[in-house]
Amino acid sequence: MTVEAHATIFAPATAPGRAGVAVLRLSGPRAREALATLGGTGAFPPRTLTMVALRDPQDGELIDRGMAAVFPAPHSFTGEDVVELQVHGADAVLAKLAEVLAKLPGLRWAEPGEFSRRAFDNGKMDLTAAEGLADLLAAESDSQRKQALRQMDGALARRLDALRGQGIDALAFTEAVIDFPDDELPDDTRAKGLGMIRALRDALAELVDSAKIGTRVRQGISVAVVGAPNVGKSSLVNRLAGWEVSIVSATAGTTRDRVSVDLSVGGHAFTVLDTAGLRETAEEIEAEGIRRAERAVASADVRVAVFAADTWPALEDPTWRWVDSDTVVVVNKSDLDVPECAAPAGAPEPVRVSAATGAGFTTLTQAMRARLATVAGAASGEAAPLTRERHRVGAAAALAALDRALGAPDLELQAEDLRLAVRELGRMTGRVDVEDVLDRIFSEFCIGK
Ligand SMILES: Nc1nc2c(ncn2[C@@H]2O[C@H](COP(=O)(O)OP(=O)(O)OP(=O)(O)O)[C@@H](O)[C@H]2O)c(=O)[nH]1
Ligand SMILES: [Mg+2]
Repeated sequence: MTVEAHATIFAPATAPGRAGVAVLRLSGPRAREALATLGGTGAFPPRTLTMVALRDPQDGELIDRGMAAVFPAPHSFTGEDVVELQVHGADAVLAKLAEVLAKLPGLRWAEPGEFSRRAFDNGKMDLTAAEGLADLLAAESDSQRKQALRQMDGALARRLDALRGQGIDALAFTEAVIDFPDDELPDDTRAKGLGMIRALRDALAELVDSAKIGTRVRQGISVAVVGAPNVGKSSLVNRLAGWEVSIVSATAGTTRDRVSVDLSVGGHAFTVLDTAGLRETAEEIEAEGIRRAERAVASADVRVAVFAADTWPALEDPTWRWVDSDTVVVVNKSDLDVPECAAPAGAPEPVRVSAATGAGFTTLTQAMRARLATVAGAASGEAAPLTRERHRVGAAAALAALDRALGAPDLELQAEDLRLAVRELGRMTGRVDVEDVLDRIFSEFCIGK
C-alpha cells in the first residue's frame, strides 16, 4: 500500500444501510485521543463497553449516543490501539462521525483490508488466517463457514508450518552431509536423507490433492442440469431456485447460454447451471450453446439429467452419454397422462417430478442432497485443506522442487531444491517473501462491497 503506515485509520466494521447498531473502528496511535476529542473523556477500562455521548468537537453538537470499547495495543485485532464505537446503525450517523474524524490530525479513512493488513504486519495472523477471515465474511453455507473458521483459527497454517519444519530438517541434514567427508559418514546416510525428502513429498502430494475439496467447498459445488431441448430443464431450475432464473418456452432450443444460480441445500453451497438442450443442430448460436453445455456437464461436480415423461426413456437421446451411476436422473412432466416406463437396464432409478406442479421435488432435493453430501462429505473429513488457487500453485511448486531434489545428481543441487520447497511453503503462510501478493490478498476485505 502506498499510503503512510502510521496514520490512525478508521472505517465502519459493519455494512452500510439501516441497522440497529453499527460499529465504527479506529486503529492506530491516535485512536484514544480521537475518542477523547469526540467527548469520551472519562476512564475507559480496557475491552469494556462504556456509554459515551459523541459530539462534534467544533460546536459541541451531539452526533449520537453510543458505546465505546478501547483495546490497548498489543491486545487488539490489529495489534495497535483500537477503539470501537457502537452507534445507531444509520448511514447519517456514520457519515457525520467520519466527517468529524477525517478532520482530526493524523486520522484518515482505512483502505480496504487495511485493518487486516496491519494485523498481519503485527504478527496477529498469518496469510492463510487472513484469507480464512475473508472467506468467513463471505460464507453462505454451513460447510463454507466451518472451513473458513478452521482456516482462520490456523489449521492450515499449522499444517503448512509442520511441512516447512520437515523441509528445514531435511535441508539441515543434507547440508550437514555436504560438509562431511564421504569416508566419515555411515553408508546409509544418503538413503536417510532421501527418506526424509520422500516422506515430505508424500505429505505434500496429499496437501495438493486437498485443494480439490477445499476450493469446491469455498466456491460452491457445481451442478449441471442437462437434457434434450424442451424436456423442462429451465422449468426445473426455476422451481429449485424459487424464481424465474431462466426463460421457459415451448420452443425447443430456448436456453442458449449457460444460466447459473447459487443455491444452498442441506448446508452446502452450490451453483446450478441450466444449459442448452442437447441435439444435432445446424443453427450456429444454438450449436455454440450446446458446446458450452457439454463443457459445463463435463466439468460439473454433480449432474442432473432431465428427460420428459412423454418421450422417456428416449434411448437415442444424446443425454444418455452423460449418465453414469452418480447422475441424478429425472423424468419431468410426470403430470402428463402417459404410461410410466421403466428405466433402461443399468441406468439409475429416475426421480419422477413435475416442474409444472412441483410434484416429486422433495424426493429430487433429497437425491441432490445425497449427491452433494458425497461430493462435499470428504470436505468435512479434511481438517485443513488448501482452499485457494494461490495455495495450490504454491504447494505444487514445492512438490515439483521436492521431486527435483529426489532426482538430483548431487547433494548441492538437492539442497538447492529443498531450499526452494521450504521457501514456497513459507510464502503460503506469509512467513517469507510475500510483498508481491499482499495488496491483492488484502484488497479482498471490503465491508459492504
Ligand atoms: N406438462 C408439463 N409441461 C412442462 C413441465 N415442465 C416444463 N414444461 C413445459 O415444457 C416446455 C419447455 O420447458 P423449458 O423449461 O423451457 O424446457 P428446456 O428443457 O429448458 O428447453 P430448452 O431450453 O429449449 O432446451 C415449456 O412449454 C414448459 O411449460 C412439466 O412438468 N409439465
Ligand atoms: Mg431451457
